[in-house]
Amino acid sequence: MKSALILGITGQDGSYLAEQLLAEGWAVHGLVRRASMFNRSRIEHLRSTPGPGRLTLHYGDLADVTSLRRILQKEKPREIYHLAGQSHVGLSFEIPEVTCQENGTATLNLLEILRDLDHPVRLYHAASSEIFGAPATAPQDEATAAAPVNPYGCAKAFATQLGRVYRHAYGLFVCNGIAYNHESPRRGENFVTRKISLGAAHIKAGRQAEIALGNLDARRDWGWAPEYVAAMRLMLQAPAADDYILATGRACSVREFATAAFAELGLELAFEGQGPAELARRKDTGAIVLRIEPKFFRPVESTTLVGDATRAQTRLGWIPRTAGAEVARAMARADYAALTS
Ligand code: G4F
Repeated sequence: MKSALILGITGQDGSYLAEQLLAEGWAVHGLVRRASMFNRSRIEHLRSTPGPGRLTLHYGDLADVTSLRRILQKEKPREIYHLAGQSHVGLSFEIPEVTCQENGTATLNLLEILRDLDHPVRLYHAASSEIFGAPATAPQDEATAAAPVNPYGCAKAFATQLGRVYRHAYGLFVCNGIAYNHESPRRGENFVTRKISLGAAHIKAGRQAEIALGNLDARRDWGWAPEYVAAMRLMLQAPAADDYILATGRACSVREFATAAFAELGLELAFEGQGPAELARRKDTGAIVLRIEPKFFRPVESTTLVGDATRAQTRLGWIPRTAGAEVARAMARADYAALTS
């Protein structure tokens, strides 16, 4: 039975990846952290599903190098997907040290373990568009220079470059997936897309009156997470390791994303900042007010992040099909259905 280890299996991407591998009969090993609250809701359904694959969860932590080494030596996975670590960009300004340890140093520790293993292993590293920060050119491709503008982006740039160094210096099969934002109904609730889709669903169901966000003019290249997970797998099946941009090539603003999500549930949005008279008029016609809260703004905003995934398309045959407003509509539908079922 082919086996894979997923670091970050309880997250959005990890849960979709586990699902795909189990459906194809893989033995899937997942590293889970001990936490006072159970945090496995995204993979709970996989533990009871009889399927061709087999799921084994191991207590561990990327910071606990010895336990990680033991798991790798014992289970000898053929593929490792490194998706773990603090992934909230805004929060990385508040907890920069943890962010850098989990995304930077922990990746170095993992690469060092892999160097010493006596069996071949292929590593997918979840790099990020945040390594580009506020690039001078758009769209970005694999040759665009890293210039991160937040602690999270710095940590990811460090880890991405180390992946390249270990690939070239020691011949390790390390792929960096430089992924742009990818969303789904399993997205964490403090990312803007899920805040919007959940907010729309709660308002539609009469459980909430309004939502508050930060920078509505921020633009992102939003894709659909299960499609990105498929690309991760393709990378590790390729004849040689390389870096790949994963992006839709289309950007839309937070304002457009929110408008699409609310419209999908039959709700009209009015934006604070449209002027008091206009806002009052829109409220009178039943529009929902989207409030702006300064606390959701970041000290520095990444800009013009839109990716060119030509390499992934031509070499891996990967074509992202779902983007922007379509993602917003699908998330709003899913959240409303879950709330009312
Ligand atoms: O949803 P976000 O927090 O995602 P962000 O910062 O783009 O990062 C995500 O995508 C990256 C690329 O794949 C990943 F590397 C990273 O780990 C994470 O998955 O924010 C998106 C945009 C930002 O410009 C932010 O300023 O939305 C803006 N925004 C506006 N109001 C908000 C809010 N973001 C959040 N989280 N909450 C708000 O209320």
